[in-house]
Amino acid sequence: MTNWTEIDEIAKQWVKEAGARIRQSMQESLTIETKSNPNDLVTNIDKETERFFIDRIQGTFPGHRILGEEGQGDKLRSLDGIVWIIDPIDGTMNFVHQKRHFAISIGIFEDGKGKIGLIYDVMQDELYHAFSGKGAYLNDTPLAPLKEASIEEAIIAINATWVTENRRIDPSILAPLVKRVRGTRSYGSAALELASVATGRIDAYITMRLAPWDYAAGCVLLNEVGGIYTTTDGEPFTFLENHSVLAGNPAIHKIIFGDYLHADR
Ligand code: 2AM
Ligand code: CA
Repeated sequence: MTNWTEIDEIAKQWVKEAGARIRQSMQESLTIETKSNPNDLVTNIDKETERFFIDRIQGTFPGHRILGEEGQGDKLRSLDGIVWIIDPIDGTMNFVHQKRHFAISIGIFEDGKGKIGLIYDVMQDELYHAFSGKGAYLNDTPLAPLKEASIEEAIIAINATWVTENRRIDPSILAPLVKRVRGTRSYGSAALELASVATGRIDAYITMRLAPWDYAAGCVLLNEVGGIYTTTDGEPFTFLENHSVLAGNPAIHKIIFGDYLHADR
């Protein structure tokens, strides 16, 4: 039988250790390359951190499979068995330019269902952690279930580029939403934005394209506090493919989907 408590303890330990290595590496010069476009960055630290996890997972849990952003893990076509979905650095642009506001994001799934979610804000030394059915925590403090919220008092996370140009949703749909809410934010790390929804610091997060490693851990956190996540078309996530994302407090998710995104179709 799978010893989930052991996996949980070891995963937390590795995440902290990897974070300490990243903090140490900040003194050294970075090798920065671009991927799909000139703003899609990857550094030697992204790759080394992914390698760190792969070596440890393969050494300790040889039956587990790994889906990692930098592609050094397995080529997966299903989520059968136990799968670690890993983003070694979520928010690489923040890592490179700001040296803060980036996270290690790890979702551990069993047969497609999220069991453990870990999002480690490396520079703040803040670990968001969820274990399916046992709640979500920020370090040792339990996160409260999300409460009823009003859209006029909501803060939503959305990147300005999606409001000005958007192939999926007409900008004229998003502009009135941005006007109606109390405020908008953009943190530049999907994992930290999803963690912020889970803590209630923001009420919703909208983005047009995320990969499984960007959203997997955040979804495990949201499950534990009653947060809702779908694509902007209202569809469930596959955890294997890229999706648009609308994640939020249930009341706010309902209004944004019903009054704005759904109305667009
Ligand atoms: P990354 O830093 O791991 O690449 C930025 O708004 C957020 O979107 C970050 O979490 C970033 O993750 C993610 N992101 C950036 N470019 C992306 C892309 N082309 N596909 C999917 N997610 C992306
Ligand atoms: Ca990344």
